[in-house]
Amino acid sequence: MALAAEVRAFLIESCSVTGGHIGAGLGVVELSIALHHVFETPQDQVVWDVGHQGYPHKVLTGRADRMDTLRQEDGLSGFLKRAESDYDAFGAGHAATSISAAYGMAVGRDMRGEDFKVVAIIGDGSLGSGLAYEGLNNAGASDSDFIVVLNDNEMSIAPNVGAMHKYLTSVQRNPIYNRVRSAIGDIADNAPGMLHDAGKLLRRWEESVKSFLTPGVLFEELGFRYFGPIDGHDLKQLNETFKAVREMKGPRLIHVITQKGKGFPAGEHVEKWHALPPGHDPTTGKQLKAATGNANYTTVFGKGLVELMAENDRIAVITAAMPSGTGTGGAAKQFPSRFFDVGIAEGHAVTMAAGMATRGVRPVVAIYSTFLQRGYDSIVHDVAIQHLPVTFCMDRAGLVGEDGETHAGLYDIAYMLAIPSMTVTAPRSGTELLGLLRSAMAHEAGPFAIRYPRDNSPDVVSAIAEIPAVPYGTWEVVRSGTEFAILAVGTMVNQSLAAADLLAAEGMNVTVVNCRYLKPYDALTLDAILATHRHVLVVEEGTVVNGFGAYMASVISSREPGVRVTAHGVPDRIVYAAPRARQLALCGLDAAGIADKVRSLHGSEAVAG
Ligand SMILES: Cc1ncc(C[n+]2csc(CCOP(=O)(O)OP(=O)(O)O)c2C)c(N)n1
Repeated sequence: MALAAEVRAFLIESCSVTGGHIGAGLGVVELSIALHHVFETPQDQVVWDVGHQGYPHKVLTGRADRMDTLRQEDGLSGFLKRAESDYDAFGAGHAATSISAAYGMAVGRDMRGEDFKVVAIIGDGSLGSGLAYEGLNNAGASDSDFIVVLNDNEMSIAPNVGAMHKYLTSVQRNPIYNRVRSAIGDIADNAPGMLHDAGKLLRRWEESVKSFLTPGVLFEELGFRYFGPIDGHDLKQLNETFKAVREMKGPRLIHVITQKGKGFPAGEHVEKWHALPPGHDPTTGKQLKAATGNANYTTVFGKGLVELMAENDRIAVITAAMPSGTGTGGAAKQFPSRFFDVGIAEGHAVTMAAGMATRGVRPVVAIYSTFLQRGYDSIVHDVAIQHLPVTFCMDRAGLVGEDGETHAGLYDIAYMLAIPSMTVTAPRSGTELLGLLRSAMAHEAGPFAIRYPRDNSPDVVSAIAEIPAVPYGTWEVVRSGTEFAILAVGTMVNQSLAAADLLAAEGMNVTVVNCRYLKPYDALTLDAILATHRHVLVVEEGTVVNGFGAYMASVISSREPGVRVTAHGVPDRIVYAAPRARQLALCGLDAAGIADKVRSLHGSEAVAG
């Protein structure tokens, strides 16, 4: 227990400086110790889910002295990463991958005749995800030597939702069952003579009927031997159970009850302590330096959405386990009957929205760009092919800073542009975000996607009542120049304007266009640009492969083949954690980088010409 206390104190202190996902890790300190104690890691493969609860695991596997670099450039990842340690059996960041990945390892082990144990850990929130069921369903039908640990803390980021959650909590926390259980325990442990023997008998009986009284029956039906629920903060019980279960064969599941945020001095975990910023008070969780600047896009969106929902009672909101992260908590409070948290189930969220849209509802699906990747087939098959008016609000589009490569929203432009009936947009400001949201609500003909970054809005945003829709399919020329035009997307508009200022000081007069509609594009404005410019640079905060630049290159080559087009976006490589501004600079997507790009193209043109 001394080790557990030491790890907790260390994490609370080090995270108060670096920031990070402190809540989940504090809940699994004993669990991490027991896993490493009983299993022969790293030979036995221990596969954590999501990875945000991996901090104690990092500390216990030789990385304590690097915890001060957590989530920083060239530092320790905030999640798990195979390249970081032999003990990180599988990379993580998105939820509900552990069972499938670990089962794959067990299958690989057996194919190659190797001998080691495989353990997947999954949270109760992630167990609500379809991927987790797919893994259980597949693994449970096998006779593989395979262990799942269910880390049940009743929390996703927000309090967990859904029928599975109700199922897990209803029986095991049933007061009658628990009273009977502890009475049996008392008799077995403390009663003298015959009563003691009777208590032992009762305990055996209790074991045999337990599966009817605990959530075990569901897992047993899925092909897993069920053990638990056990106290995830009782090291002795954890060690004993793991030791016994380790030696068995076949699929088995250990249900562990933990408390998220355990030991955090500010008291029991609440949603806001899921992740904390760098430089917070370790006793209260409060940020020491107050945040400055305008409201961020998430807040602007959340507020505007509530106002729009007040105007139009057909609007409903769907989030996949991220009410606060997506800014939809206000909608949940004000319009609970039109707010749906479906759990970590992005594909379901999208198809459910499609169903709602067939009944005249106007669903707004608020999911981070990176997590919406999970819903891609639903977007194509259920929404787009049927031209259903579902609005996708994709927060965290682009580079996301310290959350790093697993959470970067770099692919949504490419994946949304590829879909025929999809309107694809990106605002340059908070005001334009709300204008586009209004446009989306007016667009009945098919789906509408809006992408916005993890950043503050560059402007102060008024009430949505004062913000008009952004005329459908239009661009805005924000600076007029000659010869060289920058077609800029979203966040890149202001960076391009700043680049244009730098270039103007050198005597180059560059046009900058705000391409807020990526699809449909503004053909009138584009033709005007092509008639008066010789070179177009397309700048976007998304992968350069198959992005807006690639799209414009194909459009322009057929409209005006004499104009040179260059795509400038996030290069075709993984961009690792660093502050967002630094990531932008590394990708050449800040003002200096864009100006450099223009200079180099201009120079090469002069030479070529
Ligand atoms: C596909 C996906 N959707 C959403 C998230 C955001 N997210 C990170 S942790 C988390 C909650 C996970 O809850 P649980 O599995 O119970 O783990 P705990 O935090 O309780 O340890 C969510 C929704 C994610 N990482 N991946």
